[in-house]
Amino acid sequence: MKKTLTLALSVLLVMALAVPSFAGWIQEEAYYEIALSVNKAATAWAADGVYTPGEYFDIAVDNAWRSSACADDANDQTAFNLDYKLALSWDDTYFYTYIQFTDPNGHDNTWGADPASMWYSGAIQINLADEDQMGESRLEYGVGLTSDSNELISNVWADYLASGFAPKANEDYIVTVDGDLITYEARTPFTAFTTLTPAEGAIVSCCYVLSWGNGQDYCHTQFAEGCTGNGKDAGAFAMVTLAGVGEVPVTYTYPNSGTDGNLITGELIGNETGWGENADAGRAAGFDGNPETFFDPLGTGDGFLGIQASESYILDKVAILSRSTYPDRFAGALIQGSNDGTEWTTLWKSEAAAASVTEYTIVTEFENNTGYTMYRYFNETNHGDVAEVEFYGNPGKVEPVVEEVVEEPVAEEAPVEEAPAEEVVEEVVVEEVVEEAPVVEEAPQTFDFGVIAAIAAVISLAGVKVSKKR
Ligand SMILES: [Ca+2]
Ligand SMILES: [Ca+2]
Ligand SMILES: [Ca+2]
Repeated sequence: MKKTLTLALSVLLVMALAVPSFAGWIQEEAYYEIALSVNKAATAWAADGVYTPGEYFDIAVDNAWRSSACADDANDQTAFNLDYKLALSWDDTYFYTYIQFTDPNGHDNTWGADPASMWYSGAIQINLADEDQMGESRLEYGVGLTSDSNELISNVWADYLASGFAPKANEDYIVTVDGDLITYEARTPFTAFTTLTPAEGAIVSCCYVLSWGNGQDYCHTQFAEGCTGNGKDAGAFAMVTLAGVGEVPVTYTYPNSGTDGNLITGELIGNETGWGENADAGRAAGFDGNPETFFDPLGTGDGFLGIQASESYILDKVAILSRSTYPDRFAGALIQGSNDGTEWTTLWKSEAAAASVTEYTIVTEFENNTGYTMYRYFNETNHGDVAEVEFYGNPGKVEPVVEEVVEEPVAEEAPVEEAPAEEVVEEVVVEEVVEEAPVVEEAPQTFDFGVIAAIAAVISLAGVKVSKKR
């Protein structure tokens, strides 16, 4: 292929020149060898600053594909190693690009009056061409959002097919800035950079420059050579094979059980990594809404997952989805609460294996349900794998009930009528009766107000009677 010949030629040229064209410039390891495939879009594209599943497909950027160029050598490593998300797709008309990254020194683009200079800072440069193009033969354009006037700007530097393409803001591209997080979405019509009809198996080429410096102090993180650093060379672009419609990854939201109630949220507590030092089997896997991922403790009784809320909650409901391949391990599962993370009180225990591995087990009956800031799922009997856990409840705490008084069947009318007063005095000290009267053994946490209200009503009725008599 032509490219192989050119690679040999450029190696000779580099050897002959011995000096790169830019000061701070790091070439990729896979120079002239970058190749990838890009799936066809499965979801309609929208310039809305949002990555919608199926709109693009993620590109796993190999470290060997990284290159960079900076005005100041001090920024070389930051530019070379910058973490960014690249996602691409295509359809019968357009090639779609999504790039998102955190600008290491903050978004800066002051090129509203001079868009041609935005290659310096606060923009991306999109380079596309047929697969066999070399040198400056390419479509090269940039899009950006000014940081001083909040204006979407674009510029076309090279249009080798004389297509006349001029990207329209909010139609062909959008740039959003959230703090230092910059998101670029762009679509490029195939007619602007290739003579091919887009179809599965067709090959085009691309190169992207993420320009994130400030002012004229440019910092370029580059995906495939050919635009910055080593000079303009479409031959070094990444080869892109157009592939069939991609499979849209299913996304899950937590909670996923569909049950109603007030979800208890907070900081995750328990094991960050699970069995075999596997981060994917840590506590987060039990709170991601995905039935396929699961928490997997280090051993039986060794490790748990839970939630620490910002205040005390009384539990109403727990929804639990067992790990699909181990329903037996549900036997012995404990729901426990704690206020200090050390002493745990059991509110519920599973006596059997999971009845279903596709349906959530919903627990609503609890013991010792007095209010805790921390709740956990734990198992000392079996290896405590679990796919999902959801805790529901309302803020609150039950004060401990005074036991002796609870045993006394204190008559509600006692403080009102005078007649039995003497007898009551015999059994219980009067002061105690008055103070403890509202405490009744059933539902102590909710009873107080009702009893007090009832007593208040009776007392006021009595008061009316007395005044009438007078
Ligand atoms: Ca979008
Ligand atoms: Ca910057
Ligand atoms: Ca999960």
